[in-house]
Amino acid sequence: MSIDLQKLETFRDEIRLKTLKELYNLGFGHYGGSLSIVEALAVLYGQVMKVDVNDPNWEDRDYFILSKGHGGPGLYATLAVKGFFPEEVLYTLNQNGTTLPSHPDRNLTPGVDMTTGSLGQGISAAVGVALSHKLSAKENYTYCIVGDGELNEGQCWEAFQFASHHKLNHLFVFIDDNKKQLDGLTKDIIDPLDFEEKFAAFGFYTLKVNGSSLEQIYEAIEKGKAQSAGPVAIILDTVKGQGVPYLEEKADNHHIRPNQADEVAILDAIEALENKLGKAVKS
Ligand SMILES: Cc1ncc(C[n+]2csc(CCOP(=O)(O)OP(=O)(O)O)c2C)c(N)n1
Ligand SMILES: [Mg+2]
Repeated sequence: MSIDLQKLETFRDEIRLKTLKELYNLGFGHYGGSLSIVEALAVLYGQVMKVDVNDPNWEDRDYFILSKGHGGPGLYATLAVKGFFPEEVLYTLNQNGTTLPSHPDRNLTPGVDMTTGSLGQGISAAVGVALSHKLSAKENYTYCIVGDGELNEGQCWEAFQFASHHKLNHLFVFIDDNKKQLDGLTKDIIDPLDFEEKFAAFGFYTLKVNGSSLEQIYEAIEKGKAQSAGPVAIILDTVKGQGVPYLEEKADNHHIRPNQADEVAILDAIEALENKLGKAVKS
Protein backbone atom coordinates (compact mmCIF):
# COMPACT_ATOMS: atom_id res chain seq x y z
CA MET A 1 0.00 0.00 0.00
CA SER A 2 1.28 3.50 -0.70
CA ILE A 3 1.00 6.47 1.60
CA ASP A 4 -2.08 8.71 1.39
CA LEU A 5 -0.14 11.87 2.18
CA GLN A 6 -2.93 14.38 1.94
CA LYS A 7 -5.15 12.41 4.30
CA LEU A 8 -2.29 11.91 6.74
CA GLU A 9 -1.32 15.58 6.73
CA THR A 10 -4.85 16.56 7.69
CA PHE A 11 -4.95 13.86 10.37
CA ARG A 12 -1.60 15.08 11.74
CA ASP A 13 -2.79 18.69 11.88
CA GLU A 14 -6.01 17.66 13.63
CA ILE A 15 -4.02 15.70 16.21
CA ARG A 16 -1.62 18.60 16.84
CA LEU A 17 -4.51 21.05 17.12
CA LYS A 18 -6.48 18.89 19.59
CA THR A 19 -3.34 18.19 21.63
CA LEU A 20 -2.75 21.93 22.04
CA LYS A 21 -6.41 22.62 22.81
CA GLU A 22 -6.76 19.96 25.47
CA LEU A 23 -3.54 20.99 27.22
CA TYR A 24 -4.38 24.69 26.99
CA ASN A 25 -7.84 23.98 28.37
CA LEU A 26 -6.32 22.16 31.35
CA GLY A 27 -3.89 24.98 32.03
CA PHE A 28 -0.69 22.96 32.29
CA GLY A 29 0.86 19.74 31.08
CA HIS A 30 3.36 17.83 29.02
CA TYR A 31 3.44 19.86 25.82
CA GLY A 32 6.96 18.98 24.61
CA GLY A 33 6.76 15.19 24.65
CA SER A 34 3.14 15.10 23.44
CA LEU A 35 3.96 17.17 20.36
CA SER A 36 7.10 15.26 19.34
CA ILE A 37 5.13 12.04 18.74
CA VAL A 38 2.28 13.56 16.68
CA GLU A 39 3.70 12.49 13.30
CA ALA A 40 4.34 8.92 14.45
CA LEU A 41 0.83 8.70 15.90
CA ALA A 42 -0.64 10.12 12.70
CA VAL A 43 1.06 7.48 10.54
CA LEU A 44 0.21 4.62 12.91
CA TYR A 45 -3.46 5.43 13.49
CA GLY A 46 -4.01 7.11 10.13
CA GLN A 47 -2.78 4.37 7.86
CA VAL A 48 -0.87 1.54 9.47
CA MET A 49 -2.73 0.09 12.43
CA LYS A 50 -5.64 -2.33 12.26
CA VAL A 51 -8.10 -1.02 14.84
CA ASP A 52 -11.89 -0.80 15.15
CA VAL A 53 -13.19 2.30 16.91
CA ASN A 54 -16.48 0.51 17.52
CA ASP A 55 -14.76 -2.45 19.11
CA PRO A 56 -11.63 -1.14 20.87
CA ASN A 57 -10.92 -4.55 22.41
CA TRP A 58 -11.19 -6.46 19.12
CA GLU A 59 -8.73 -9.26 19.68
CA ASP A 60 -7.22 -9.18 16.19
CA ARG A 61 -6.34 -5.49 16.43
CA ASP A 62 -2.84 -4.11 16.36
CA TYR A 63 -1.72 -2.90 19.78
CA PHE A 64 -0.19 0.44 20.65
CA ILE A 65 1.64 1.12 23.89
CA LEU A 66 2.84 4.59 24.80
CA SER A 67 5.68 3.66 27.11
CA LYS A 68 6.48 7.37 27.67
CA GLY A 69 3.04 7.71 29.25
CA HIS A 70 3.37 11.43 29.95
CA GLY A 71 2.74 11.92 26.21
CA GLY A 72 -0.85 10.80 26.94
CA PRO A 73 -2.44 14.04 25.68
CA GLY A 74 -1.00 13.35 22.21
CA LEU A 75 -2.40 9.81 22.25
CA TYR A 76 -5.81 10.99 23.51
CA ALA A 77 -6.05 13.61 20.76
CA THR A 78 -5.25 10.89 18.22
CA LEU A 79 -7.89 8.53 19.61
CA ALA A 80 -10.49 11.31 19.62
CA VAL A 81 -9.76 12.36 16.03
CA LYS A 82 -9.82 8.70 15.00
CA GLY A 83 -13.29 8.36 16.58
CA PHE A 84 -12.78 6.27 19.70
CA PHE A 85 -14.56 8.94 21.78
CA PRO A 86 -15.99 12.44 21.23
CA GLU A 87 -13.73 15.50 21.12
CA GLU A 88 -15.50 16.97 24.19
CA VAL A 89 -13.95 14.25 26.35
CA LEU A 90 -10.53 15.80 25.64
CA TYR A 91 -11.54 18.83 27.67
CA THR A 92 -11.95 16.71 30.80
CA LEU A 93 -8.24 15.79 30.70
CA ASN A 94 -6.84 15.13 34.16
CA GLN A 95 -9.94 16.42 35.97
CA ASN A 96 -12.01 14.67 38.61
CA GLY A 97 -13.98 11.75 37.23
CA THR A 98 -12.33 11.91 33.81
CA THR A 99 -11.72 8.94 31.54
CA LEU A 100 -8.48 10.69 30.47
CA PRO A 101 -6.00 10.72 33.34
CA SER A 102 -2.73 12.56 32.77
CA HIS A 103 -1.09 9.21 31.93
CA PRO A 104 -2.87 6.43 29.99
CA ASP A 105 -5.00 3.87 31.83
CA ARG A 106 -6.22 0.86 29.85
CA ASN A 107 -9.16 0.39 32.20
CA LEU A 108 -10.50 3.90 31.67
CA THR A 109 -10.06 4.94 28.05
CA PRO A 110 -11.40 3.27 24.90
CA GLY A 111 -8.46 2.58 22.59
CA VAL A 112 -5.76 2.62 25.28
CA ASP A 113 -4.07 -0.78 25.28
CA MET A 114 -1.75 -0.43 28.26
CA THR A 115 -1.49 1.58 31.45
CA THR A 116 1.79 3.50 31.45
CA GLY A 117 3.57 6.37 33.14
CA SER A 118 6.25 4.66 35.17
CA LEU A 119 9.01 4.94 32.58
CA GLY A 120 10.56 1.68 31.41
CA GLN A 121 7.54 -0.48 32.16
CA GLY A 122 5.55 0.08 28.97
CA ILE A 123 8.17 -1.45 26.74
CA SER A 124 8.30 -4.56 28.93
CA ALA A 125 4.52 -4.84 28.64
CA ALA A 126 4.74 -4.36 24.86
CA VAL A 127 7.26 -7.16 24.60
CA GLY A 128 4.92 -9.38 26.63
CA VAL A 129 2.00 -8.58 24.31
CA ALA A 130 4.12 -9.30 21.23
CA LEU A 131 5.34 -12.58 22.73
CA SER A 132 1.80 -13.69 23.53
CA HIS A 133 0.76 -13.00 19.94
CA LYS A 134 3.71 -14.91 18.59
CA LEU A 135 3.01 -17.88 20.88
CA SER A 136 -0.59 -17.96 19.65
CA ALA A 137 0.57 -17.67 16.01
CA LYS A 138 -1.35 -14.42 15.60
CA GLU A 139 -0.48 -11.82 13.00
CA ASN A 140 -1.20 -8.66 15.03
CA TYR A 141 1.54 -6.08 15.29
CA THR A 142 2.56 -4.36 18.51
CA TYR A 143 3.81 -0.78 18.27
CA CYS A 144 5.47 1.00 21.18
CA ILE A 145 6.94 4.48 21.62
CA VAL A 146 9.72 5.03 24.14
CA GLY A 147 11.45 8.30 25.04
CA ASP A 148 15.16 8.97 24.68
CA GLY A 149 15.33 9.88 28.36
CA GLU A 150 13.24 6.86 29.26
CA LEU A 151 15.97 4.70 27.77
CA ASN A 152 18.09 5.54 30.82
CA GLU A 153 15.96 2.90 32.54
CA GLY A 154 17.86 -0.41 32.54
CA GLN A 155 14.56 -2.29 32.34
CA CYS A 156 14.17 -1.15 28.71
CA TRP A 157 17.35 -2.91 27.64
CA GLU A 158 16.35 -6.12 29.36
CA ALA A 159 13.10 -6.01 27.38
CA PHE A 160 14.93 -5.34 24.09
CA GLN A 161 17.30 -8.24 24.66
CA PHE A 162 14.35 -10.50 25.42
CA ALA A 163 12.46 -9.32 22.29
CA SER A 164 15.46 -10.01 20.14
CA HIS A 165 16.10 -13.43 21.67
CA HIS A 166 12.48 -14.43 20.95
CA LYS A 167 12.61 -12.97 17.42
CA LEU A 168 9.51 -10.87 17.97
CA ASN A 169 9.23 -9.79 14.36
CA HIS A 170 5.82 -8.17 14.87
CA LEU A 171 7.17 -5.73 17.45
CA PHE A 172 8.02 -2.18 16.40
CA VAL A 173 9.77 0.13 18.86
CA PHE A 174 9.85 3.83 18.05
CA ILE A 175 12.43 5.91 19.88
CA ASP A 176 11.28 9.51 20.28
CA ASP A 177 14.77 10.96 20.06
CA ASN A 178 13.87 14.55 20.92
CA LYS A 179 17.23 15.03 22.69
CA LYS A 180 15.64 16.28 25.89
CA GLN A 181 14.18 14.78 29.01
CA LEU A 182 12.48 16.30 32.06
CA ASP A 183 15.25 18.53 33.29
CA GLY A 184 17.72 19.00 30.49
CA LEU A 185 19.45 17.56 27.46
CA THR A 186 19.52 13.78 27.44
CA LYS A 187 23.23 13.76 26.50
CA ASP A 188 24.06 15.91 29.56
CA ILE A 189 22.08 13.80 32.02
CA ILE A 190 23.17 10.33 30.91
CA ASP A 191 24.59 10.29 27.40
CA PRO A 192 22.69 7.54 25.57
CA LEU A 193 25.52 7.18 23.01
CA ASP A 194 24.50 6.03 19.53
CA PHE A 195 20.97 4.59 19.45
CA GLU A 196 21.44 3.09 15.98
CA GLU A 197 24.51 1.16 17.07
CA LYS A 198 22.91 0.11 20.34
CA PHE A 199 19.70 -1.23 18.81
CA ALA A 200 21.61 -2.99 16.06
CA ALA A 201 23.83 -4.57 18.73
CA PHE A 202 20.67 -5.72 20.53
CA GLY A 203 19.60 -7.57 17.39
CA PHE A 204 16.99 -5.12 16.11
CA TYR A 205 16.48 -4.24 12.46
CA THR A 206 17.21 -0.54 12.97
CA LEU A 207 16.31 2.52 10.95
CA LYS A 208 16.69 6.21 11.67
CA VAL A 209 14.26 8.69 10.13
CA ASN A 210 13.25 12.31 10.30
CA GLY A 211 10.51 12.07 12.94
CA SER A 212 8.60 15.00 11.46
CA SER A 213 8.31 13.32 8.06
CA LEU A 214 5.14 11.30 7.56
CA GLU A 215 6.62 9.72 4.42
CA GLN A 216 9.84 8.63 6.11
CA ILE A 217 8.02 7.14 9.09
CA TYR A 218 5.62 5.27 6.82
CA GLU A 219 8.40 3.95 4.59
CA ALA A 220 10.40 2.79 7.60
CA ILE A 221 7.41 0.79 8.85
CA GLU A 222 6.95 -0.78 5.41
CA LYS A 223 10.66 -1.67 5.30
CA GLY A 224 10.50 -3.08 8.80
CA LYS A 225 7.55 -5.27 7.88
CA ALA A 226 9.36 -6.56 4.80
CA GLN A 227 12.16 -7.97 6.93
CA SER A 228 10.90 -10.83 9.05
CA ALA A 229 13.82 -11.85 11.21
CA GLY A 230 13.18 -10.02 14.46
CA PRO A 231 12.01 -6.85 16.20
CA VAL A 232 12.28 -3.46 14.51
CA ALA A 233 13.58 -0.20 16.01
CA ILE A 234 12.72 3.08 14.30
CA ILE A 235 14.66 6.00 15.69
CA LEU A 236 12.62 9.16 15.24
CA ASP A 237 14.83 12.22 14.96
CA THR A 238 12.38 14.66 16.55
CA VAL A 239 12.26 18.01 18.30
CA LYS A 240 10.62 18.45 21.67
CA GLY A 241 7.58 20.68 21.08
CA GLN A 242 7.56 19.61 17.42
CA GLY A 243 5.43 21.56 14.99
CA VAL A 244 5.05 24.69 17.12
CA PRO A 245 8.20 26.79 16.53
CA TYR A 246 7.77 28.82 19.72
CA LEU A 247 7.57 25.68 21.85
CA GLU A 248 10.42 24.01 19.94
CA GLU A 249 12.67 26.94 20.86
CA LYS A 250 11.56 27.21 24.48
CA ALA A 251 14.37 25.64 26.49
CA ASP A 252 12.23 24.25 29.32
CA ASN A 253 9.37 22.73 27.33
CA HIS A 254 8.80 19.42 29.13
CA HIS A 255 5.90 20.47 31.38
CA ILE A 256 4.52 23.93 30.79
CA ARG A 257 2.19 26.08 32.85
CA PRO A 258 1.91 28.86 30.26
CA ASN A 259 2.96 32.38 31.19
CA GLN A 260 1.55 35.29 29.22
CA ALA A 261 4.02 34.97 26.33
CA ASP A 262 3.49 31.20 26.14
CA GLU A 263 -0.25 31.71 26.12
CA VAL A 264 -0.14 34.10 23.18
CA ALA A 265 2.08 31.70 21.22
CA ILE A 266 -0.10 28.67 21.98
CA LEU A 267 -3.29 30.49 21.02
CA ASP A 268 -1.60 31.68 17.81
CA ALA A 269 -0.60 28.10 16.99
CA ILE A 270 -4.16 26.92 17.65
CA GLU A 271 -5.57 29.63 15.40
CA ALA A 272 -3.07 28.89 12.63
CA LEU A 273 -3.97 25.20 12.68
CA GLU A 274 -7.68 25.96 12.75
CA ASN A 275 -7.29 28.26 9.77
CA LYS A 276 -5.21 25.67 7.95
CA LEU A 277 -7.86 23.06 8.55
CA GLY A 278 -10.52 25.45 7.38
CA LYS A 279 -12.28 25.48 10.73
CA ALA A 280 -14.01 28.49 12.22
CA VAL A 281 -11.71 30.29 14.65
CA LYS A 282 -13.06 30.15 18.17
CA SER A 283 -14.27 33.58 19.21
C1 LIG B 1 10.34 5.48 36.52
C2 LIG B 1 10.10 6.94 36.32
N1 LIG B 1 11.03 7.84 36.75
C3 LIG B 1 10.82 9.16 36.60
C4 LIG B 1 9.67 9.62 36.02
C5 LIG B 1 9.43 11.10 35.89
N2 LIG B 1 9.53 11.55 34.51
C6 LIG B 1 8.45 11.81 33.76
S1 LIG B 1 8.82 12.26 32.20
C7 LIG B 1 10.48 12.16 32.51
C8 LIG B 1 11.47 12.46 31.43
C9 LIG B 1 11.37 11.51 30.29
O1 LIG B 1 12.17 11.92 29.22
P1 LIG B 1 11.93 11.34 27.79
O2 LIG B 1 11.75 9.87 27.87
O3 LIG B 1 13.01 11.83 26.92
O4 LIG B 1 10.51 11.95 27.43
P2 LIG B 1 10.13 13.19 26.47
O5 LIG B 1 11.36 13.94 26.12
O6 LIG B 1 9.53 12.57 25.29
O7 LIG B 1 9.14 14.01 27.24
C10 LIG B 1 10.72 11.77 33.82
C11 LIG B 1 12.05 11.60 34.41
C12 LIG B 1 8.72 8.66 35.60
N3 LIG B 1 7.57 9.00 35.02
N4 LIG B 1 8.96 7.33 35.74
MG1 LIG C 1 13.05 13.06 25.31
